[in-house]
Amino acid sequence: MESKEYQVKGFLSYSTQDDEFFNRKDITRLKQNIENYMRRLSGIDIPVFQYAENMKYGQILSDEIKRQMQESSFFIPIITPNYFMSQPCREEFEYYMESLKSTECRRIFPIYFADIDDNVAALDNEAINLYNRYRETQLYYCDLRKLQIDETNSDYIKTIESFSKNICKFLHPLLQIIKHVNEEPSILICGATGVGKTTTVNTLFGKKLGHVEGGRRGTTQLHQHTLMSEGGNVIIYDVPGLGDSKEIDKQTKKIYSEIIKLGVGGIIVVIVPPRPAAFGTLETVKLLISKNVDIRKIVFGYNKLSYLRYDDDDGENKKIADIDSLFGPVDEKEKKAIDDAKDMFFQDLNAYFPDKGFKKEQIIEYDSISGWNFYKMFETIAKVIPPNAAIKLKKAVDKAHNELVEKQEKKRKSVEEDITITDEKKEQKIIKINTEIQKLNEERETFTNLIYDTVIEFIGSVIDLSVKKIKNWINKWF
Ligand SMILES: Nc1nc2c(ncn2[C@@H]2O[C@H](COP(=O)(O)OP(=O)(O)OP(=O)(O)O)[C@@H](O)[C@H]2O)c(=O)[nH]1
Ligand SMILES: [Mg+2]
Repeated sequence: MESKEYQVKGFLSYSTQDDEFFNRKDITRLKQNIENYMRRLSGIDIPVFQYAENMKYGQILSDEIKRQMQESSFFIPIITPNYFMSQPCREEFEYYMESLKSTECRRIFPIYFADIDDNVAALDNEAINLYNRYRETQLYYCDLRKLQIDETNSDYIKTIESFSKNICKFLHPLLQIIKHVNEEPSILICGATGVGKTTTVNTLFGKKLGHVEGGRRGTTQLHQHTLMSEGGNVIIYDVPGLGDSKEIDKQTKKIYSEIIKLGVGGIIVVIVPPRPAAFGTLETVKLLISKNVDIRKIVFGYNKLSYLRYDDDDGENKKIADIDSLFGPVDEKEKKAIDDAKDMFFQDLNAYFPDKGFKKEQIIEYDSISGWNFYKMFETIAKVIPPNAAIKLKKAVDKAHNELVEKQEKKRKSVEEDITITDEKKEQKIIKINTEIQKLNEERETFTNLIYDTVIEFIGSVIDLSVKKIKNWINKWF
């Protein structure tokens, strides 16, 4: 799927007869003049959609026209008798008027182009009704009835400039948001070699993108993946691990430095037991610090938890069970063992890097194979990546979420079709899968709310708008 660049757009609604009047292409030129002024006043392109003559234009609004209107933040009807007598124009007008009911983020900016004189214009009832309804609404219009479309006429130019300025003023909050939203966030997944970095990427994307190797180095060079969704992309960097030979580490460090120079939104340092802080982990953190990375951007993803051991009540030394569900460990003893291990890692971290201010909340236990606690890890990143990029992260994580749900649903289907197990067992398994799906959905909701809060806070810091209005903008755009 293509990444969607957010762009503020408008829609020109007009009768082609008015454009063809004396063969002057008046409306087309007028539209171009407005676009030029909006560009000059705002510093960015704000295209106004005008249907081309070769577009199929029948009695019923085409899906393309509807889509264009839905995506348009403003609507410019060219008001003339022809306009209200044209069926497609009437429909466009009605359609856009209707869409105004649900949002404050759209507006109609009409241009009076020709007189609608009650004594002259032969309007039918429908046209008259529409025209009257139109006059009752509060509108921000421009009056060109006494002016020619003439770029050398100062009165015309002044009128168009002031009209374009009004549109830009209305769009200003949205333009501020868009400027930031189009930045692409990125996440670097790094750490010691063989800890499950590539496995994390593969699970996140729901397919095998990178080479995973047991016992030997899997990743030997930089891989850049793009987590694509309709709302925007998130770039994920999968890199070789540190803690190899001196020569190889030197090259790996070069790769890390290059990425950091490009600027990253968030960094996941994957860590694993048994050593709280292994050599490769320490080398990674050391490098990040030496490159002046804001340490709040770092999340320590505690993976391969089944490598952890603990003593049970009988004094038996046990290993944490493999995580095979999205619930993660449920055994209290196991949970405690994980927490103790996190504590130890935290102590190591602060012993090696005193005064850096690492917090224990930066260490998140997860499972790179099942995807357990992925949300928690990304929540932590969402709090630290520039909030403007958070929306893209949300879209991308949503996509990963859908894939996880799909995987669960496939699992459920295969259980349902399994004839080798008893009905009772089957039912138990299905209940378990269903609760897992429910858990995923709940996690998604928490994540979405967090993103909303982050974005609302961010937008609130850029522009002076009420939370209600900001929510309005967000809902329109995302
Ligand atoms: N038990 C267990 N094994 C894992 C887990 N994650 C990864 N592995 C295994 O660990 C090995 C290394 O995984 P990779 O994903 O290649 O690790 P990497 O960090 O990308 O390694 P390099 O690219 O060599 O630095 C593979 O055999 C994986 O199957 C996990 O959560 N639990
Ligand atoms: Mg790898």
